[in-house]
Amino acid sequence: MRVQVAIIGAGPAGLLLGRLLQNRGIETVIVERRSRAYVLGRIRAGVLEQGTVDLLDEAGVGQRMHAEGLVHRGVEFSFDGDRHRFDFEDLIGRRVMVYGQTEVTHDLMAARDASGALTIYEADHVSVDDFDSANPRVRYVKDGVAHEIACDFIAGCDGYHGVSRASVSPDSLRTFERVYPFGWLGVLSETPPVADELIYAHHERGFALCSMRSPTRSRYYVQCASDEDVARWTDDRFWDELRSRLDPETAEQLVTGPSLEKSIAPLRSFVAEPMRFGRLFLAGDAAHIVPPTGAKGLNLAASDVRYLAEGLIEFYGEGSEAGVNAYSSRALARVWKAERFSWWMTSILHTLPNTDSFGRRIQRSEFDYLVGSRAAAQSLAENYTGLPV
Ligand code: RFL
Ligand code: PHB
Repeated sequence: MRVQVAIIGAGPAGLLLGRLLQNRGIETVIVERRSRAYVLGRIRAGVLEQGTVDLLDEAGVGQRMHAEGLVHRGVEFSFDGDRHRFDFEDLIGRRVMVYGQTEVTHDLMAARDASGALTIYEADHVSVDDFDSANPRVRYVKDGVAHEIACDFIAGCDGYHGVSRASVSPDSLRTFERVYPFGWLGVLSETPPVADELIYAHHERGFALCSMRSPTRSRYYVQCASDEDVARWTDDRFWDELRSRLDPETAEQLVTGPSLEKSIAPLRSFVAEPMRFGRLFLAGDAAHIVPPTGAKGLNLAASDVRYLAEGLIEFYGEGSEAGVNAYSSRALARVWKAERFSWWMTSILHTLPNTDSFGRRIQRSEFDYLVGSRAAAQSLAENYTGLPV
């Protein structure tokens, strides 16, 4: 098989890139290791920046998002029970959209199916080869049969554990990493959200987050040890722990119910530089990871894809390599700002195992500063709702 762009991974990055390129007549094939059902079953992000919403609209897949997504004009922080609302609309005139990653993925898959573009699910032994040459190849095994795809470019959209970054020679790659000594235990439940907007709570027992997927479906998280065993968390234990970290009024209003999903995510900051190696590009989690506290992972995947699609469209439309050559530096400039914001949100909101009393006072003073300074609150608002692309 021969195609213009071979995309590895059918997560949001791969599917969105495929959509933007197909819309401009550029042929793509997506090779995904997992089944479609497995990809759709992963419960992940929930908050979309305005720029991500705009990009999904441009890709022609925004219809259901506008009908079913929830527009939020602010978030709340709760610090040892003291609550403060940050009104993004008032602070900087911007909002975010609460619409689950599962739904974004579903909409992109449906659009791809309708366009007739090929996605190969359950591909084994995927390899990316010869990307230092003008004739890169993707190889994989499907149902025991070996296949090869010849292409002009490979887009590595295969997440943190994917094969693309792992195929780059270690001396052409520089990585930056911080692993946090805690994780998030998340629960999805068919219960009405405890509040109309998200609540990020700092408490001496640990961080907690009240989020949602719809007016009847909630998503909650509590900070836990990174080696915590999810099997030790009954639903009752989770709800008790969550309540203990919220202010009394919110705790009182919490509606609990059976968990539909319960899982633990480790927290990590990671960046690989550069994001291009000859005719191989990395995009999304394949190139960088942020801790989920800033709600930036999916949004960064979308902004990478915007830059990459622009570069490839320019290459095929005008024969210019300027856009693909600029891809890595354009993307990384935005990535590092989101890394900083995600690290900062994580640092002020979590209980840090080895922090002394000085460190705890600094966390408190960060909160007090945000509450008391419109400039500080505006900085939070512009980062949370998304820096310009
Ligand atoms: P994905 O979604 O990991 O997709 C990669 C795809 O590649 C496939 N793959 C392979 N395919 C072929 N061959 C191989 N060798 C392969 N290896 C892997 C995988 O099966 C998969 O289908 O990466 P992508 O597309 O870059 O998207 C990134 C986002 O998924 C991620 O950044 C976000 O989910 C992060 N995130 C959040 N981001 C936000 O913007 N807002 C949020 O509110 C938010 N909350 C979260 C989050 C991530 C979380 N977890 C579980 C890490 C909350 C949590 C709890
Ligand atoms: C979510 O709803 O899953 C969610 C929301 C905000 C975050 C992280 C996760 O910062």
